[in-house]
Amino acid sequence: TGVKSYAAVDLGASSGRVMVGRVGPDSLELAEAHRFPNRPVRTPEGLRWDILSLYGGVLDGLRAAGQVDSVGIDSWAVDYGLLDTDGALLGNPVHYRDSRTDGVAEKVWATVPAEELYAATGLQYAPFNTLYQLTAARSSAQLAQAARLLLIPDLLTYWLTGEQGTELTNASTTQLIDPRTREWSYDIAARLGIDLDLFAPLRQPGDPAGVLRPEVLEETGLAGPVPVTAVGSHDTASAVAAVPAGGERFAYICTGTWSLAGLELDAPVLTEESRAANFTNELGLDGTVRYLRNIMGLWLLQECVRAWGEPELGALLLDAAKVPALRSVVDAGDAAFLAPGRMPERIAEACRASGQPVPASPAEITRCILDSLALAHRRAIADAQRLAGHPVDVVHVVGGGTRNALLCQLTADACGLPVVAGPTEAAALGNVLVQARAHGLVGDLTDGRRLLTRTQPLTRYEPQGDTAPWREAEARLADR
Ligand code: LFR
Repeated sequence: TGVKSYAAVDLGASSGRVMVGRVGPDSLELAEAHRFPNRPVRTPEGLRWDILSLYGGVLDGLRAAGQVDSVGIDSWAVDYGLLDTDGALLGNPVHYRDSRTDGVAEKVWATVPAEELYAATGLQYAPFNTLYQLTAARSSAQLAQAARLLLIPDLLTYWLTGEQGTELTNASTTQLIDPRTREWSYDIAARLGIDLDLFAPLRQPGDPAGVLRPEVLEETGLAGPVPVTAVGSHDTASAVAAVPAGGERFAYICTGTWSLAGLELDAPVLTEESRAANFTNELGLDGTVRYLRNIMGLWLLQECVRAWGEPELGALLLDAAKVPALRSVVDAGDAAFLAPGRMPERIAEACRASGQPVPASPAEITRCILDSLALAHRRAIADAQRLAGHPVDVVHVVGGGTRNALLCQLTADACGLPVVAGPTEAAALGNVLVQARAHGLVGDLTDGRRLLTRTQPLTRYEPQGDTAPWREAEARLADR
């Protein structure tokens, strides 16, 4: 009694899942209904998302989920589909790792200098921000034909409900939003020739986003009406909403394909120093700002594992734990690691170029990656505290990386702070919480976090040793 069920569709760069959250006055249970691979495809035009297969996975997942009180969708950020005037999709959405944005930022900065762009949008430089993607596509036939642009979760929502909108947290990753007003940055768009009419009206997390179309009900076997609720549709916004923090003195690291490391603030930090340190101000729930740095994350390891023919990860991590610590480190924030392919070689090359021992075996390369990630976590959390003037006592690690105990321990050691790891399915939980809130079942962000702390298994890692070796490794990278 009083328990409601919410389907959380959470799409990551390598897999998608539909989870069912059952929320009661003092309970929160999450179960997986369906998980499916997300395999980008290299076509003659470039790297593309297989959006139809993802939509098929969503429908399969809703069927497996069974009757729910609402559905919410979150995914990775920045990417979009274009629709023609009939509302039909024009081509497969371009993958943010596609090379079309190479060299585009310089062109943008010739019109709007990087300093000014940061002061207006607060977004860190990443070649794939929607603004650069749209600039790269400027003279394409597809963009010329497009009447509408929908970000990935908004596109899937449209296919489910027939209704169009642009959810705010994800919109903030386009680099076309002003983080102070939380509205479009009309001036930036105009100067770069980007037509904001392409975007559907902004939606806030918690807003209604329509009901499942009759055809969707038929295909999934659900009985209507089933509402779709806008959530923090940027997966990182949902994950941060599910950080089980007590007070305000916490940092978080959302781990998965990426590591997103930073702070939750109530106002953006738009200083030149912050820009130089490449910190982003993305929008979160309840007027919060996600002040963080994008770090390459477990992508580095995923790509190596792919190159090595998918060896068993558990054994690899055990071997890596035996390799001496911090022998060589790479800059895990370096955009040089963005594109797919040849990852073991690229890591070895980076070590050689910086005059460090060159890791060779999979265990050595894995150790180098995990040490480098922990080091990047340390730097991001130290820089964020300094730049925002917001000290912390604890680091919350959420997402897929919570399963990697070695990474969690190394992160605690590197930061010199306790790490609280969990929940693993943070994005799905944040997605569920926003739906539950929209239906009056939980209160604000603090309430949701309290519920998580009471109901989700968490693991604590105390920092071991002192941070001197990490400071030394940091200096090694800085000297390059
Ligand atoms: C994580 C994430 C990051 C974003 C990157 C690309 O899944 O959403 O926050 O910078 O993917 O969209």
